[in-house]
Amino acid sequence: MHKISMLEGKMHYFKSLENLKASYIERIRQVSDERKSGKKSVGTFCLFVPDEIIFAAGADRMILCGGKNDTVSIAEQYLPRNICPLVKSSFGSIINDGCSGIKSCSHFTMVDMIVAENTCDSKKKMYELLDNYVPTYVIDLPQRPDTPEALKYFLSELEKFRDAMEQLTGNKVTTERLRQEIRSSNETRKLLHRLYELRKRDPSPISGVDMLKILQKQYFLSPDELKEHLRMLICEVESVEPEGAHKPRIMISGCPMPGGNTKVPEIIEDKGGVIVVEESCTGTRSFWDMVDEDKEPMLALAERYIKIPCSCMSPNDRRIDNILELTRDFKVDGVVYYTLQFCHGYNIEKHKVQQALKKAGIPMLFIETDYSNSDVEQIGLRVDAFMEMLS
Ligand code: BJ8
Repeated sequence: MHKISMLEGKMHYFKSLENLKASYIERIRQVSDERKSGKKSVGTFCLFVPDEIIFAAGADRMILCGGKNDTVSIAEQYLPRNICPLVKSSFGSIINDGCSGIKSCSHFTMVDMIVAENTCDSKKKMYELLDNYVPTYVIDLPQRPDTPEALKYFLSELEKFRDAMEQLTGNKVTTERLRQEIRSSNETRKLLHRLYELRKRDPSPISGVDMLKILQKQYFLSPDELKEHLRMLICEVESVEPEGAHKPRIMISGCPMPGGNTKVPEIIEDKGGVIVVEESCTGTRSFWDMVDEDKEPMLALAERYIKIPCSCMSPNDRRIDNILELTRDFKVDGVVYYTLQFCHGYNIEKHKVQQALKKAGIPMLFIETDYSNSDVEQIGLRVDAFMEMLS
Protein backbone atom coordinates (compact mmCIF):
# COMPACT_ATOMS: atom_id res chain seq x y z
CA MET A 1 0.00 0.00 0.00
CA HIS A 2 1.08 3.58 -0.64
CA LYS A 3 1.44 5.88 2.33
CA ILE A 4 0.09 9.39 2.34
CA SER A 5 3.19 11.48 2.50
CA MET A 6 2.73 14.10 5.17
CA LEU A 7 6.27 15.42 4.63
CA GLU A 8 6.20 19.20 4.37
CA GLY A 9 2.41 18.92 4.70
CA LYS A 10 2.09 17.54 1.13
CA MET A 11 -0.53 14.96 0.22
CA HIS A 12 0.03 11.86 -1.89
CA TYR A 13 1.16 12.20 -5.50
CA PHE A 14 -1.12 10.45 -8.00
CA LYS A 15 0.23 9.36 -11.36
CA SER A 16 -3.27 9.51 -12.88
CA LEU A 17 -3.22 13.28 -12.50
CA GLU A 18 -0.16 13.52 -14.74
CA ASN A 19 -1.89 11.26 -17.28
CA LEU A 20 -4.95 13.46 -17.15
CA LYS A 21 -2.86 16.50 -18.02
CA ALA A 22 -1.26 14.71 -20.98
CA SER A 23 -4.68 13.57 -22.24
CA TYR A 24 -5.94 17.13 -22.11
CA ILE A 25 -3.18 18.29 -24.46
CA GLU A 26 -3.84 15.35 -26.79
CA ARG A 27 -7.57 16.05 -26.70
CA ILE A 28 -7.10 19.62 -27.91
CA ARG A 29 -5.18 18.26 -30.90
CA GLN A 30 -7.85 15.63 -31.52
CA VAL A 31 -10.75 18.11 -31.48
CA SER A 32 -8.99 20.42 -33.89
CA ASP A 33 -8.23 17.50 -36.26
CA GLU A 34 -11.83 16.28 -36.09
CA ARG A 35 -13.11 19.74 -36.90
CA LYS A 36 -11.05 19.73 -40.07
CA SER A 37 -12.94 16.62 -41.14
CA GLY A 38 -16.30 18.22 -40.42
CA LYS A 39 -17.12 17.31 -36.81
CA LYS A 40 -18.68 20.22 -34.94
CA SER A 41 -17.61 21.49 -31.57
CA VAL A 42 -19.58 23.76 -29.24
CA GLY A 43 -18.47 25.90 -26.32
CA THR A 44 -20.47 26.30 -23.11
CA PHE A 45 -20.24 28.40 -19.96
CA CYS A 46 -22.63 26.75 -17.59
CA LEU A 47 -23.87 23.48 -16.13
CA PHE A 48 -27.44 24.23 -17.17
CA VAL A 49 -26.54 23.18 -20.73
CA PRO A 50 -27.04 19.39 -20.91
CA ASP A 51 -23.97 17.68 -22.36
CA GLU A 52 -26.09 14.69 -23.28
CA ILE A 53 -27.86 16.64 -26.04
CA ILE A 54 -24.56 17.92 -27.48
CA PHE A 55 -22.96 14.47 -27.54
CA ALA A 56 -26.14 12.83 -28.88
CA ALA A 57 -25.92 15.22 -31.84
CA GLY A 58 -22.40 13.96 -32.49
CA ALA A 59 -20.63 17.19 -31.48
CA ASP A 60 -17.80 17.84 -29.05
CA ARG A 61 -18.02 20.22 -26.12
CA MET A 62 -15.55 22.58 -24.44
CA ILE A 63 -16.13 24.72 -21.38
CA LEU A 64 -15.07 28.30 -22.08
CA CYS A 65 -15.19 29.88 -18.61
CA GLY A 66 -12.03 31.88 -17.98
CA GLY A 67 -10.07 31.39 -14.78
CA LYS A 68 -6.95 33.40 -15.62
CA ASN A 69 -6.19 36.94 -14.59
CA ASP A 70 -4.12 37.80 -17.68
CA THR A 71 -7.07 38.55 -19.95
CA VAL A 72 -9.11 40.55 -17.44
CA SER A 73 -7.41 43.85 -18.35
CA ILE A 74 -8.09 43.26 -22.06
CA ALA A 75 -11.80 42.82 -21.33
CA GLU A 76 -11.84 45.97 -19.19
CA GLN A 77 -11.22 48.02 -22.34
CA TYR A 78 -14.75 47.01 -23.40
CA LEU A 79 -16.62 45.98 -20.28
CA PRO A 80 -17.21 47.77 -16.97
CA ARG A 81 -14.58 47.00 -14.35
CA ASN A 82 -17.21 46.20 -11.74
CA ILE A 83 -18.39 42.88 -13.13
CA CYS A 84 -17.18 39.44 -12.12
CA PRO A 85 -13.67 38.31 -13.14
CA LEU A 86 -14.99 35.07 -14.64
CA VAL A 87 -16.92 37.04 -17.24
CA LYS A 88 -14.06 39.47 -17.87
CA SER A 89 -11.46 36.71 -18.16
CA SER A 90 -13.64 34.77 -20.62
CA PHE A 91 -14.44 37.80 -22.74
CA GLY A 92 -10.83 38.97 -22.65
CA SER A 93 -9.73 35.61 -24.09
CA ILE A 94 -12.00 35.87 -27.07
CA ILE A 95 -11.13 39.44 -27.99
CA ASN A 96 -7.42 38.99 -27.40
CA ASP A 97 -5.93 39.39 -30.86
CA GLY A 98 -2.49 38.27 -29.76
CA CYS A 99 -0.98 41.78 -30.17
CA SER A 100 -0.99 42.21 -26.41
CA GLY A 101 1.53 39.39 -26.03
CA ILE A 102 -0.84 37.75 -23.54
CA LYS A 103 -1.34 34.03 -23.98
CA SER A 104 -5.03 33.35 -23.59
CA CYS A 105 -7.42 30.42 -23.82
CA SER A 106 -7.32 28.92 -27.30
CA HIS A 107 -10.57 27.04 -26.91
CA PHE A 108 -12.61 29.86 -28.41
CA THR A 109 -10.93 29.29 -31.75
CA MET A 110 -12.05 25.66 -31.65
CA VAL A 111 -15.81 26.05 -31.41
CA ASP A 112 -18.42 26.39 -34.15
CA MET A 113 -21.11 27.67 -31.83
CA ILE A 114 -21.43 28.91 -28.27
CA VAL A 115 -24.34 27.50 -26.30
CA ALA A 116 -25.18 30.06 -23.64
CA GLU A 117 -27.90 30.34 -21.02
CA ASN A 118 -29.75 33.14 -19.27
CA THR A 119 -28.31 33.04 -15.77
CA CYS A 120 -26.66 36.11 -14.20
CA ASP A 121 -26.83 39.59 -15.77
CA SER A 122 -23.11 39.76 -16.54
CA LYS A 123 -23.16 36.54 -18.52
CA LYS A 124 -26.39 37.40 -20.30
CA LYS A 125 -25.05 40.70 -21.57
CA MET A 126 -21.64 39.20 -22.43
CA TYR A 127 -23.40 36.64 -24.65
CA GLU A 128 -24.92 39.45 -26.70
CA LEU A 129 -21.39 40.68 -27.40
CA LEU A 130 -19.93 37.22 -28.00
CA ASP A 131 -22.38 36.69 -30.84
CA ASN A 132 -20.27 39.17 -32.85
CA TYR A 133 -17.34 36.73 -32.67
CA VAL A 134 -18.87 33.22 -32.59
CA PRO A 135 -22.54 32.36 -33.34
CA THR A 136 -24.13 32.23 -29.89
CA TYR A 137 -27.27 30.27 -29.09
CA VAL A 138 -29.00 31.15 -25.81
CA ILE A 139 -31.16 28.75 -23.78
CA ASP A 140 -33.68 30.77 -21.82
CA LEU A 141 -33.86 29.53 -18.24
CA PRO A 142 -36.91 29.91 -16.04
CA GLN A 143 -35.79 31.45 -12.75
CA ARG A 144 -38.36 29.94 -10.38
CA PRO A 145 -37.47 26.26 -10.74
CA ASP A 146 -39.99 24.74 -8.36
CA THR A 147 -43.11 25.52 -10.37
CA PRO A 148 -44.66 23.09 -12.92
CA GLU A 149 -44.75 25.94 -15.47
CA ALA A 150 -40.98 26.31 -15.15
CA LEU A 151 -40.36 22.67 -15.95
CA LYS A 152 -42.67 22.83 -18.96
CA TYR A 153 -40.94 25.94 -20.24
CA PHE A 154 -37.44 24.56 -19.68
CA LEU A 155 -38.40 21.37 -21.52
CA SER A 156 -39.58 23.42 -24.50
CA GLU A 157 -36.29 25.37 -24.43
CA LEU A 158 -34.29 22.14 -24.39
CA GLU A 159 -36.31 20.86 -27.36
CA LYS A 160 -35.46 24.02 -29.28
CA PHE A 161 -31.83 23.59 -28.32
CA ARG A 162 -31.91 19.96 -29.54
CA ASP A 163 -33.26 21.21 -32.90
CA ALA A 164 -30.47 23.80 -33.10
CA MET A 165 -27.87 21.09 -32.48
CA GLU A 166 -29.41 18.94 -35.22
CA GLN A 167 -29.21 21.89 -37.57
CA LEU A 168 -25.58 22.58 -36.68
CA THR A 169 -24.37 19.00 -37.02
CA GLY A 170 -26.79 17.63 -39.64
CA ASN A 171 -27.37 14.65 -37.29
CA LYS A 172 -30.70 13.56 -35.86
CA VAL A 173 -30.82 13.44 -32.05
CA THR A 174 -32.74 10.20 -31.65
CA THR A 175 -34.28 8.92 -28.44
CA GLU A 176 -31.87 5.99 -28.54
CA ARG A 177 -28.81 8.27 -28.83
CA LEU A 178 -30.06 10.38 -25.96
CA ARG A 179 -30.57 7.30 -23.81
CA GLN A 180 -27.00 6.17 -24.56
CA GLU A 181 -25.57 9.56 -23.60
CA ILE A 182 -27.65 9.71 -20.42
CA ARG A 183 -26.34 6.27 -19.40
CA SER A 184 -22.80 7.40 -20.19
CA SER A 185 -23.09 10.65 -18.19
CA ASN A 186 -24.66 8.80 -15.27
CA GLU A 187 -21.68 6.42 -15.24
CA THR A 188 -19.33 9.40 -15.01
CA ARG A 189 -21.43 10.83 -12.18
CA LYS A 190 -21.29 7.51 -10.32
CA LEU A 191 -17.48 7.40 -10.66
CA LEU A 192 -17.22 10.91 -9.25
CA HIS A 193 -19.47 9.85 -6.38
CA ARG A 194 -17.09 6.94 -5.69
CA LEU A 195 -14.15 9.34 -5.62
CA TYR A 196 -15.99 11.68 -3.26
CA GLU A 197 -16.91 8.71 -1.08
CA LEU A 198 -13.15 8.16 -0.58
CA ARG A 199 -12.75 11.77 0.49
CA LYS A 200 -14.96 11.03 3.47
CA ARG A 201 -12.02 9.18 5.05
CA ASP A 202 -10.07 10.93 7.76
CA PRO A 203 -7.46 12.02 6.75
CA SER A 204 -8.75 12.50 3.24
CA PRO A 205 -6.52 10.62 0.78
CA ILE A 206 -6.58 13.30 -1.93
CA SER A 207 -6.07 17.04 -1.67
CA GLY A 208 -8.75 19.53 -2.65
CA VAL A 209 -6.34 21.22 -5.07
CA ASP A 210 -5.79 17.93 -6.94
CA MET A 211 -9.50 17.26 -6.97
CA LEU A 212 -10.20 20.72 -8.35
CA LYS A 213 -7.76 20.16 -11.22
CA ILE A 214 -9.66 16.99 -12.14
CA LEU A 215 -12.99 18.78 -12.00
CA GLN A 216 -11.65 21.59 -14.17
CA LYS A 217 -10.37 19.17 -16.80
CA GLN A 218 -13.53 17.04 -16.90
CA TYR A 219 -15.12 19.45 -19.38
CA PHE A 220 -12.44 19.02 -22.01
CA LEU A 221 -11.94 15.27 -22.21
CA SER A 222 -14.22 12.98 -24.18
CA PRO A 223 -16.71 11.20 -21.89
CA ASP A 224 -15.02 7.80 -22.39
CA GLU A 225 -11.57 9.19 -21.74
CA LEU A 226 -12.72 10.94 -18.58
CA LYS A 227 -14.28 7.74 -17.25
CA GLU A 228 -11.06 5.85 -17.93
CA HIS A 229 -9.01 8.40 -15.99
CA LEU A 230 -11.47 8.40 -13.11
CA ARG A 231 -11.34 4.60 -12.86
CA MET A 232 -7.53 4.67 -12.71
CA LEU A 233 -7.54 7.45 -10.15
CA ILE A 234 -10.08 5.63 -7.96
CA CYS A 235 -7.79 2.55 -7.94
CA GLU A 236 -4.84 4.70 -6.93
CA VAL A 237 -6.76 6.58 -4.23
CA GLU A 238 -8.26 3.36 -2.86
CA SER A 239 -4.78 1.95 -2.37
CA VAL A 240 -3.69 4.85 -0.18
CA GLU A 241 -3.38 3.89 3.47
CA PRO A 242 -4.72 6.70 5.67
CA GLU A 243 -1.98 8.04 7.89
CA GLY A 244 -1.20 11.25 9.74
CA ALA A 245 -2.95 13.65 12.05
CA HIS A 246 -6.42 15.05 11.61
CA LYS A 247 -6.46 18.27 9.61
CA PRO A 248 -9.40 20.70 9.66
CA ARG A 249 -11.87 19.35 7.09
CA ILE A 250 -13.03 22.20 4.89
CA MET A 251 -15.93 22.59 2.51
CA ILE A 252 -15.67 25.29 -0.17
CA SER A 253 -19.02 26.68 -1.15
CA GLY A 254 -19.91 29.31 -3.74
CA CYS A 255 -18.73 30.43 -7.17
CA PRO A 256 -17.08 28.09 -9.66
CA MET A 257 -13.29 28.01 -10.12
CA PRO A 258 -12.49 27.47 -13.79
CA GLY A 259 -9.07 26.33 -15.02
CA GLY A 260 -6.26 28.68 -13.96
CA ASN A 261 -7.98 29.63 -10.72
CA THR A 262 -6.81 27.63 -7.71
CA LYS A 263 -5.79 30.56 -5.51
CA VAL A 264 -8.04 30.06 -2.49
CA PRO A 265 -7.87 26.22 -2.34
CA GLU A 266 -4.08 26.46 -2.45
CA ILE A 267 -4.05 28.92 0.43
CA ILE A 268 -6.42 26.75 2.49
CA GLU A 269 -4.28 23.66 2.05
CA ASP A 270 -1.01 25.55 2.55
CA LYS A 271 -2.37 26.76 5.87
CA GLY A 272 -3.02 23.22 7.09
CA GLY A 273 -6.62 22.51 6.10
CA VAL A 274 -7.82 19.85 3.71
CA ILE A 275 -10.71 20.48 1.36
CA VAL A 276 -12.97 17.44 1.47
CA VAL A 277 -15.91 18.69 -0.61
CA GLU A 278 -16.82 21.60 -2.90
CA GLU A 279 -20.40 22.86 -3.08
CA SER A 280 -19.81 24.53 -6.40
CA CYS A 281 -20.12 24.05 -10.16
CA THR A 282 -16.48 22.93 -10.08
CA GLY A 283 -17.62 20.44 -7.46
CA THR A 284 -20.72 18.56 -6.44
CA ARG A 285 -23.18 20.63 -8.50
CA SER A 286 -21.61 19.21 -11.65
CA PHE A 287 -22.43 15.55 -10.92
CA TRP A 288 -24.47 15.07 -7.74
CA ASP A 289 -27.89 14.28 -9.25
CA MET A 290 -28.48 11.49 -11.77
CA VAL A 291 -30.74 11.67 -14.81
CA ASP A 292 -33.64 9.22 -14.52
CA GLU A 293 -32.91 6.53 -17.13
CA ASP A 294 -36.47 5.14 -17.03
CA LYS A 295 -38.20 8.32 -18.15
CA GLU A 296 -38.65 9.88 -21.58
CA PRO A 297 -35.11 11.29 -22.10
CA MET A 298 -35.90 14.95 -22.82
CA LEU A 299 -38.22 15.19 -19.82
CA ALA A 300 -35.68 13.39 -17.61
CA LEU A 301 -32.99 15.86 -18.68
CA ALA A 302 -35.23 18.85 -18.02
CA GLU A 303 -36.11 17.53 -14.56
CA ARG A 304 -32.47 16.91 -13.61
CA TYR A 305 -30.95 20.11 -14.94
CA ILE A 306 -33.59 22.53 -13.67
CA LYS A 307 -32.76 21.41 -10.12
CA ILE A 308 -29.14 22.66 -10.22
CA PRO A 309 -29.02 24.89 -7.14
CA CYS A 310 -27.41 27.96 -8.74
CA SER A 311 -27.85 31.31 -7.04
CA CYS A 312 -29.49 32.71 -10.19
CA MET A 313 -32.56 30.67 -9.18
CA SER A 314 -35.13 32.06 -6.79
CA PRO A 315 -35.95 30.78 -4.27
CA ASN A 316 -32.90 28.56 -3.99
CA ASP A 317 -33.48 26.78 -0.68
CA ARG A 318 -32.44 23.50 -2.26
CA ARG A 319 -28.88 24.83 -2.10
CA ILE A 320 -29.06 25.39 1.68
CA ASP A 321 -30.40 21.85 2.23
CA ASN A 322 -27.64 20.51 0.02
CA ILE A 323 -24.91 22.42 1.90
CA LEU A 324 -26.13 21.13 5.26
CA GLU A 325 -26.32 17.57 3.97
CA LEU A 326 -22.77 17.75 2.59
CA THR A 327 -21.35 19.16 5.83
CA ARG A 328 -22.84 16.19 7.69
CA ASP A 329 -21.83 13.53 5.14
CA PHE A 330 -18.25 14.75 4.80
CA LYS A 331 -17.79 15.56 8.51
CA VAL A 332 -16.89 19.15 7.70
CA ASP A 333 -15.23 21.21 10.46
CA GLY A 334 -15.61 24.56 8.71
CA VAL A 335 -16.92 26.14 5.51
CA VAL A 336 -15.05 28.64 3.35
CA TYR A 337 -17.71 30.60 1.51
CA TYR A 338 -15.98 31.67 -1.69
CA THR A 339 -17.32 34.34 -4.01
CA LEU A 340 -15.98 36.33 -6.91
CA GLN A 341 -16.19 40.10 -6.69
CA PHE A 342 -19.44 41.47 -8.13
CA CYS A 343 -21.14 38.08 -8.23
CA HIS A 344 -24.30 39.40 -6.65
CA GLY A 345 -26.19 36.10 -6.55
CA TYR A 346 -23.64 34.19 -4.48
CA ASN A 347 -22.67 37.26 -2.45
CA ILE A 348 -26.26 37.88 -1.38
CA GLU A 349 -27.01 34.21 -0.77
CA LYS A 350 -24.14 34.19 1.70
CA HIS A 351 -26.48 35.49 4.42
CA LYS A 352 -28.87 32.56 4.22
CA VAL A 353 -26.02 30.06 4.11
CA GLN A 354 -24.32 31.73 7.08
CA GLN A 355 -27.53 31.63 9.13
CA ALA A 356 -28.13 27.95 8.34
CA LEU A 357 -24.54 27.02 9.19
CA LYS A 358 -24.64 28.99 12.41
CA LYS A 359 -27.73 27.07 13.45
CA ALA A 360 -25.94 23.82 12.65
CA GLY A 361 -22.90 24.93 14.69
CA ILE A 362 -20.50 25.02 11.74
CA PRO A 363 -18.06 27.97 11.50
CA MET A 364 -17.86 29.84 8.21
CA LEU A 365 -15.21 32.11 6.70
CA PHE A 366 -16.31 34.45 3.93
CA ILE A 367 -13.81 35.24 1.16
CA GLU A 368 -14.67 37.57 -1.70
CA THR A 369 -11.88 37.86 -4.22
CA ASP A 370 -10.85 38.26 -7.85
CA TYR A 371 -8.25 36.54 -10.04
CA SER A 372 -5.32 38.76 -9.06
CA ASN A 373 -2.70 37.91 -6.46
CA SER A 374 -2.99 41.26 -4.69
CA ASP A 375 -4.92 39.80 -1.75
CA VAL A 376 -3.03 36.52 -1.29
CA GLU A 377 -1.29 37.68 1.86
CA GLN A 378 -4.44 39.10 3.43
CA ILE A 379 -6.47 35.95 2.62
CA GLY A 380 -3.61 33.87 4.03
CA LEU A 381 -3.82 35.68 7.38
CA ARG A 382 -7.58 35.20 7.60
CA VAL A 383 -7.40 31.53 6.63
CA ASP A 384 -4.60 31.02 9.17
CA ALA A 385 -6.77 32.41 11.96
CA PHE A 386 -9.73 30.28 10.78
CA MET A 387 -7.60 27.10 10.83
CA GLU A 388 -6.34 27.92 14.29
CA MET A 389 -9.90 28.30 15.50
CA LEU A 390 -10.87 24.92 13.98
CA SER A 391 -7.83 23.04 15.29
S1 BJ8 B 1 -25.02 26.97 -12.77
S2 BJ8 B 1 -22.81 29.04 -10.89
S3 BJ8 B 1 -21.90 27.66 -14.07
S4 BJ8 B 1 -24.36 30.30 -13.78
S5 BJ8 B 1 -19.43 33.94 -10.84
S6 BJ8 B 1 -20.56 34.50 -14.15
S7 BJ8 B 1 -22.89 33.57 -11.56
S8 BJ8 B 1 -21.39 36.78 -11.63
S9 BJ8 B 1 -20.71 31.08 -13.13
FE1 BJ8 B 1 -22.38 29.65 -13.00
FE2 BJ8 B 1 -24.06 28.15 -14.37
FE3 BJ8 B 1 -24.75 29.07 -11.99
FE4 BJ8 B 1 -22.91 27.19 -12.18
FE5 BJ8 B 1 -22.28 35.22 -12.95
FE6 BJ8 B 1 -21.42 34.85 -10.50
FE7 BJ8 B 1 -19.71 35.51 -12.37
FE8 BJ8 B 1 -20.86 33.12 -12.41
